[in-house]
Amino acid sequence: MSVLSPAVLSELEKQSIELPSWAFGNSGTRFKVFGTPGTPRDPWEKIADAAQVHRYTALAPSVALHIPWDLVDSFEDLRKHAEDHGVALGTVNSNTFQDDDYKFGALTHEDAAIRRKAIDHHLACIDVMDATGSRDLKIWLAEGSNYPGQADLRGRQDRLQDSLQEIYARLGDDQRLVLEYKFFEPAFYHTDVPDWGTSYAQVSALGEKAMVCLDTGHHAPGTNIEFIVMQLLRLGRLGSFDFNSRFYADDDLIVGAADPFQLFRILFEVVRGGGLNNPDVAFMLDQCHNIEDKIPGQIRSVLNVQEMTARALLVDTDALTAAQRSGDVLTANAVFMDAFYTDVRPALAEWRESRGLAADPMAAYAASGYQEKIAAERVGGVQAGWGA
Ligand code: LRH
Ligand code: MN
Ligand code: MN
Repeated sequence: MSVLSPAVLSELEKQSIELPSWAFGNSGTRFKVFGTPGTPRDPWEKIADAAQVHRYTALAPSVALHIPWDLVDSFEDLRKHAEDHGVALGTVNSNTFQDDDYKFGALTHEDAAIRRKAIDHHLACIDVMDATGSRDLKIWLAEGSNYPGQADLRGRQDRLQDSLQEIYARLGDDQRLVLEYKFFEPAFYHTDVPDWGTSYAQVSALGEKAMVCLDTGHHAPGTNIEFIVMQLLRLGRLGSFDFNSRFYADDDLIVGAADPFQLFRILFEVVRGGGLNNPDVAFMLDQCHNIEDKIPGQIRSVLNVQEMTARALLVDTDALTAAQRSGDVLTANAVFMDAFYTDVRPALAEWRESRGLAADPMAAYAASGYQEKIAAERVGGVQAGWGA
């Protein structure tokens, strides 16, 4: 008998994870970007590659865009292109981190003309969302300072709120603003949106269509991320996840790679808080594949999320609650760990086959010949990369 009950399988069947377009382009560190044969040359090819991930997993029906990296002449055409490939366009990410004008800030800048430019960029992103049918505008700000005394911390917070108010006012009824926090980098002394509390304070002042984005790589080592997940769900402000994994800082490695147990703990709180398959809580990857092939890297990532979701759904919550209530510390912990240690991979493979999918999506993709085909076809032109 399968370890996965029909109730668990019906939750897994509903799961969807959005892919980042930039995961398919070249990326690297500040030391070197390694190009790979077959890398997309434009947003059209990135979407075609993303569709492969959905094809082999049935888990990734949408692709997030980053503007201006994914700028095209017609977003209506890009939307149609995505639909022709069996996927949809999802979250639109703004980008105010690669322009000389934003050296000292964008939405927080002292100079009203630069703030105006940054706000206008966000309004243009909402125009893109109107054309693509996207719901979410995701804002991550690379703003902060490097030296104590360099910046007026309070003034920047106030200007940030003013700028966000104007962007928020432009949202359509069904659109949302999602504000992502990160504790440092590129600024090293202070960051204007460094933590969930600041993001929560800023979005709460905007209104109900403003939410927090939790990127798992954006916390100090040792942070109890699942506690933050619980709190944001409890407050009704967890808008989305940027999933990835890290050993040191914002490593953007394959989700679940460094610490599968942490991913399990996070997903347990998602399930506990009603965030699983809840349209208000978008699951997204935010990763870069610097040395591994990108499409299989994304396939492995969505499978990791699926596998840990299955394990989180296996926790015997009745037994757990009973142990918690009676103060039986060791039984509570054992119930939790039993689910984590359950190998769900054979049951998931069997279930995939029963749905007409390959039991092993990694192997099926490798055997498909797609990687060789794009390597042969996509010669010439400039490969798209992180930031191009
Ligand atoms: C910032 C970040 C943010 C950006 C992405 C490329 O570190 O996580 O989400 O949009 O990386
Ligand atoms: Mn992110
Ligand atoms: Mn990041």
